[in-house]
Amino acid sequence: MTGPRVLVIGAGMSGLAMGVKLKAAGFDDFTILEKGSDVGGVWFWNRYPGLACDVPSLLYRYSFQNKTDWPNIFSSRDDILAYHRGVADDHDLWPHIRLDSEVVAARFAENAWHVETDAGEEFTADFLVAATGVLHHPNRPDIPGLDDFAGPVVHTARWDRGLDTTDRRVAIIGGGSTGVQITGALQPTARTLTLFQRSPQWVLWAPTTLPQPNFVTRLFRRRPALAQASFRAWVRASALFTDLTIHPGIKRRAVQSYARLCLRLIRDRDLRERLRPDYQPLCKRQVLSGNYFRAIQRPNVEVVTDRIDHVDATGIVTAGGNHHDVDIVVLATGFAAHNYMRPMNLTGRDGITIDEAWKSGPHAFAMTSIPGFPNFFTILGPNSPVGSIHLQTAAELTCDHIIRWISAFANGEMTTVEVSENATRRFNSDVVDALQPTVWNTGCESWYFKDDGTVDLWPFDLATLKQFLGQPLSSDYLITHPERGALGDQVG
Ligand code: NA7
Repeated sequence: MTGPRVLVIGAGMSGLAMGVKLKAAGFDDFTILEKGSDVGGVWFWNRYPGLACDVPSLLYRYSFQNKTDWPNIFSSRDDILAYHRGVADDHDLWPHIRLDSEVVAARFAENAWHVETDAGEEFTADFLVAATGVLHHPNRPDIPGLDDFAGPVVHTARWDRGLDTTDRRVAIIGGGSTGVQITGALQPTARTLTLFQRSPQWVLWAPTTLPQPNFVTRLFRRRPALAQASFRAWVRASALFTDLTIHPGIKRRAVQSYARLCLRLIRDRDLRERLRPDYQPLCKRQVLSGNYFRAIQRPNVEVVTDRIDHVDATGIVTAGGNHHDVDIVVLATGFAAHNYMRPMNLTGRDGITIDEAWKSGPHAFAMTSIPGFPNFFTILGPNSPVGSIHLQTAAELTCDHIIRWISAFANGEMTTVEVSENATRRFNSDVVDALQPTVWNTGCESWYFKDDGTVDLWPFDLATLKQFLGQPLSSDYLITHPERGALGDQVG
């Protein structure tokens, strides 16, 4: 069966899931436009030394694509990238994927989306799906003098594989998940490593560098059904993590106590106190590491907690006036996490642009639908559960939701669908209320916060997520019909 024309922007984890789901539903008229020269999204763009996923390998996978022979308990970037390529192979997605095709503009007119790439190619589709990711745009800090530095300055999200840090004096700015991982990776070979940690982070010790035990690989290889059952059990068990992030209580306190215990792995009392955060563990995205504590206590490492004042040609000067001579500056300074599709020029119904629609910050009904943007959906868009729920499950459920609308179109039940302003306002207000007791809202600054001071995460559990995405034909949507036309029919 062929059917509605669908364009997907992005061939990362979410975009590939959408491709698989479209094919499974029998829709073959789709194209995935990808800005990069490979699939994989964050796993393509990020390639810094030490990069691994902070979710255990047996859990970091789609429900529809088993993999049991992960080399490590927490997989490395290359293994995860290979897994995503395998998904494109096994589901025959390559003919649908156009690499090196950045979408620069998308406009809804005459009941269709008109999309333009940087190469000047034009596409028209009935549905547009933005699977553009959260952590895509590197945050380059506005540090005075950074451009005057004489040596290489590299952001971790755009790592230069030709850069050799062996026996060099390396500065790492930033101590989030990335800063911690790259510190562990570069410390053994750098001559000196200076980690500029503006605010301390809680770091949980976890076996992030250990291989997956052979008996596990052998067992799952012999018994794939067991592997599948174990995956489902892991997803169910991850509800525990969701629960402790969104509800205060004993489970949250237990993990927080473990975080405080881990800090004792720093033997030097002065360093330990300098690295003791003044906010609750789990408030920021929790950092896991199996080698950070060891690395920062090696003789070639210095952790600087003074603020950076400026950079000059030969190094970094802190507010106290100390000059740190370095050869290479690594920016582990994170991402502009709330840009979503932008800087793409996205224009919905009646000429409304995404910047106008989001002038008070990004928001979308149930993470996926935006008023004013008919037949347009985001996967892992605003308020997605990037800090609490199994991400592939959330992405797959969103794909299933979108497929239901595409099926309704294919069956002649509707021409366009658009979420109502009312529903979106109600949803946003429920989100703000539900965010109150979450751990993310206990007094820290993090990339979870939007400019308006609200947290850009999903403050509910998986059951609520399924409920929102499982009921597409409700009074929350405005639809037009093939015969009746005019937008404004309220369903339900
Ligand atoms: P994060 O978690 O946003 O961490 C960025 C780090 O960079 C953090 O320590 C920041 O300090 C620091 N930073 C940012 N700007 C500056 C300036 N101007 N000066 C000094 N230090 C600065 O990004 P990551 O890449 O580590 O992790 C992102 C996600 O990727 C992670 O949560 C996982 O989901 C995977 P601050 O804390 O703001 O004081």
